[in-house]
Amino acid sequence: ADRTDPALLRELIAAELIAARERTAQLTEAVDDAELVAQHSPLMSPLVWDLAHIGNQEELWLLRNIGGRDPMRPEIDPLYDAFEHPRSERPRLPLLPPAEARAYAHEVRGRVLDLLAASPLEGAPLLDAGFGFGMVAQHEQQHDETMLITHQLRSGPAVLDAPPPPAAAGGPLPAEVLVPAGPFTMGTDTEPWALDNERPAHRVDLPAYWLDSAPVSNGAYQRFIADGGYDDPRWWTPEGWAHRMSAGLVAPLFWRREGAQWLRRRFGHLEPVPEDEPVLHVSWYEADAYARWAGRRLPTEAEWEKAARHDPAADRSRRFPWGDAPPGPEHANLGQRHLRPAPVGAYPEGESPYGARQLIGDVWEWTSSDFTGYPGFSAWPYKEYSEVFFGPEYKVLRGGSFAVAPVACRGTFRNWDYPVRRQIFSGFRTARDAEPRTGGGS
Ligand code: AVJ
Ligand code: FE
Repeated sequence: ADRTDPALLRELIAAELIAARERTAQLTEAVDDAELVAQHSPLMSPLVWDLAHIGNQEELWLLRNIGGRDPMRPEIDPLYDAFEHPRSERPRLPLLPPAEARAYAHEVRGRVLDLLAASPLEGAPLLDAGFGFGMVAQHEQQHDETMLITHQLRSGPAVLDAPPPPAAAGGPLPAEVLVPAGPFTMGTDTEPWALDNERPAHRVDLPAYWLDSAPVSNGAYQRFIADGGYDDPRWWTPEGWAHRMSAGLVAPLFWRREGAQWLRRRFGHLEPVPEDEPVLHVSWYEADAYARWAGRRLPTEAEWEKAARHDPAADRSRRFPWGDAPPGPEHANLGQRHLRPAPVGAYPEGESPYGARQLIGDVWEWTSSDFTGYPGFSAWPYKEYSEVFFGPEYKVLRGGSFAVAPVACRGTFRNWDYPVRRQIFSGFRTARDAEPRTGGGS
């Protein structure tokens, strides 16, 4: 779409807002009111909180900050401020009941579409290229992923359904691909709806490395389990081992052993663990331990991004592994179109110039990197989006999962979480140095 034409940009924004709301509606209409207000896990908000929080953030950023309107219901603001109340306590707040939450979000949206029709899309940082509207569409889609995590955690019969993803295609992949030494441009100054932590663009020079051509599969992960990986402290960091012991980890979340077989619960269905699918619902500690068991390591965030974006022929960083075109269904498993990752080796059209697949979509990929600001980072438009989380306690995940919408996914997008977390749609791939880092005997 031509984003320089204001009429077309308005249409694109409206379409993104409407797409996000359709997904929100599906996730919040699939269960009854009792389940909307229930606490399915102390790690998650009740679904009805996400619903009104989506509307409240939209009101704040678009109607109040851009439109200059007065608050519609100032008394509810503290209820939906993510920093006021931890998720585990939100079920006990005097939240808007489901019908009121829906009506509030709907009312905000109607006023936002009116504002959009009358708004210039330049002349102020929140307006330029429609950034504020794009940020709000991404925010709603991020909560749609959060709500899908809540659905995965809820017990009871299945209420969501989607067709299966495409099969592996184009012949067997090599196990790993070589990324030669050299600089590339990490982050962006030009991506119009990139969030603050993706900026600014900067050059990063990397030694040569090998990267798995696809995410680690359930089959490979089962060999780690069968080889006693969860019982051998050699593979774990001290913090990881302490956590593995205290939390009693023996397999990815939602896995259960029945005889010789591993089963997994997925959105209300119990099924055998599919060997050819990327492993899902592992913590950073488990991913890191697997990599050490395999004689490898997690990639750094920069290594992930170079493999996903750098076009060595043009020495230029692309928006996506396949180029600059927005993700289509042929490129990547995104947008909750399928409610599971595609088998390892799917999406040949999404391959990067170095030959790596499924970098975008399927599973979030843990990296070895702590979440920090790039050189020259400046928080915008609010420091609670990412700056307050910078530091060694959060690890970066890259690439997006099947639950992430295209509008909230690109080669520069950064996610982060605690290394113990695994209710998220997290997997990983591994890497190794192409040459020894320090000189040794040969
Ligand atoms: C980027 C996924 C870590 O869910 O905490 C939603 C996104 N920020 N509302 C989160 C977010 C504010 C954020 N993550
Ligand atoms: Fe939020």
